[in-house]
Amino acid sequence: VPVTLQRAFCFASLPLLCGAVAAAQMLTAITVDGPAHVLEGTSAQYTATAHFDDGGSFEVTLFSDWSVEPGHLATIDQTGELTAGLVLMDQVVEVVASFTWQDVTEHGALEVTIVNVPPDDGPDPWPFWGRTATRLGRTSSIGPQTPHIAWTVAFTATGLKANQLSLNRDGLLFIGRSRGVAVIDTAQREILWEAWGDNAQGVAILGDRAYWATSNPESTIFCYEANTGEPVWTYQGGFGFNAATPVISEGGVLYISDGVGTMFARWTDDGSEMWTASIGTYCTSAPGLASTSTLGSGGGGGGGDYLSLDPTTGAPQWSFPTGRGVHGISPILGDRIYVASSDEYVYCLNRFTGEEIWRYWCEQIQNGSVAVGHDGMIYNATSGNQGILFAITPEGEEHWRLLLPGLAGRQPPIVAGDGTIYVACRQWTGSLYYGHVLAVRPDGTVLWQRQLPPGRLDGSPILGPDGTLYVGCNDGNIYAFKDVTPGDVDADGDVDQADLGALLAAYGSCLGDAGFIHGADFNEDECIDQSDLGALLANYGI
Ligand SMILES: [Ca+2]
Ligand SMILES: [Ca+2]
Ligand SMILES: [Ca+2]
Repeated sequence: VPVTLQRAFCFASLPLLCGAVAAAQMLTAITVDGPAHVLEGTSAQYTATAHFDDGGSFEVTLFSDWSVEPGHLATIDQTGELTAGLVLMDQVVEVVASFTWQDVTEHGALEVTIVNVPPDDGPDPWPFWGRTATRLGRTSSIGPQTPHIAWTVAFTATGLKANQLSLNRDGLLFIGRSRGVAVIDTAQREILWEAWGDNAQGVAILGDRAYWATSNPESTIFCYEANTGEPVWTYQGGFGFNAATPVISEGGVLYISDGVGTMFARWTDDGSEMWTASIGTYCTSAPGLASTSTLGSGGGGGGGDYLSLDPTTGAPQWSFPTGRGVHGISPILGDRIYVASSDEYVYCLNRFTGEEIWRYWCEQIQNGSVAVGHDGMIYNATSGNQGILFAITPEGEEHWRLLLPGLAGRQPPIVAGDGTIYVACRQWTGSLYYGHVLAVRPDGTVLWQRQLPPGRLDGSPILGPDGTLYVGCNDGNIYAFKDVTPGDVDADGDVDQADLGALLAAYGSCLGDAGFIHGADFNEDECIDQSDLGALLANYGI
């Protein structure tokens, strides 16, 4: 076997080097390289390198024997591709490569952590901006692997902005709009109800009710029945909840700040006061909540401070000054808070003391566009002159960066259960805004990218439990991205007469024409033609 391996090794890959490897050269060590963290249920590639006594080294991935211990947690094939099993908590495995040269066998090993992706808690798939009260922006759901738009719904007359989205247990999609809110029934793919008013950043969901707040002059907190659109209570607030979307505790307290530096804590059942606190001059970010101990918000001090309050009393705990405004959301994970300031830094702060643990310079202004992956990786997208998606390790080191086709604005990325990062951005061409949606692999390479019709993107994508990615574009549409079998025009899991009829009705149309539907465009070329019909016929009956 060693002779065969050696011959194959020389013959297949490295004839020149093998010619240079004299019989006297001794194999001294094998090293294994690859990701130190792998999410459960996903795969990762490892490589093996042989080191010789003369200082030479060659990659021998395909000529090594691979194994992983303990074997019930993961498997590895002979190309070095590891597949992690499902785990209930983080687990450490050892990846081993063995290689033989001139009758000498060496083993190399690497410790790899299989990262547990816990199932999403709570009955509602995406109740808040950032999904959790802590604004982490991550979910266990797996999103689309292709840029297929399965369906769209017009959420408004063109010209109105879509801000942040949320999704409840009944599949109702809530859109914060520049004029009130709209609610889409994702099963029927139509507007269920609308409430008109001033700018609403986003809707928070608790139980059967939806909560949001509006800017000047309305300056009101609203509580509506989610499924019927019946108003329950309103609270006339201070000076416009212009930049904030509420967060709600499990105990039923809603927190929101306004445009003159007031934080409101109100009981969700009737809107009555729990407390009201003055926190600074101007509040520009959505508060985040960690259990009953931390209510954090960007605000005071001209907008550049990050503040922590006691959620039960509103008493100040600490404040941390940054150089400029704090916008968007600031995720809270364990004892840490990640704050992206317009002063171009991401700050990692101790949640309990406000002490700075590290800061990372992101080179551009940023509007609070941060998410945290299941493995603790921090994803931050910038605005300013250039949109850059950064992956920053929990230790504060740059892991990778990806240049985006536009600016992130207040559109934090989100992280799916397989580690894929979905991010929206907007590109200004000098005459038009174009929105772009990207799916990025955990290694920083682009899985897919799609440009939407002209219109700004102002809100983050969200991911439903069925794998549908929702994006609100200011061309007036909600775009539902979902992987389907080619031919499944109505995205209901089969390819039948209904699909054929829908495709034929759209046949010959292109984007912008009456009758065009994205759901029938399987090669994503924005026209419905022979190619799409062929894809449908090939799968007819599935
Ligand atoms: Ca698990
Ligand atoms: Ca179908
Ligand atoms: Ca097509």
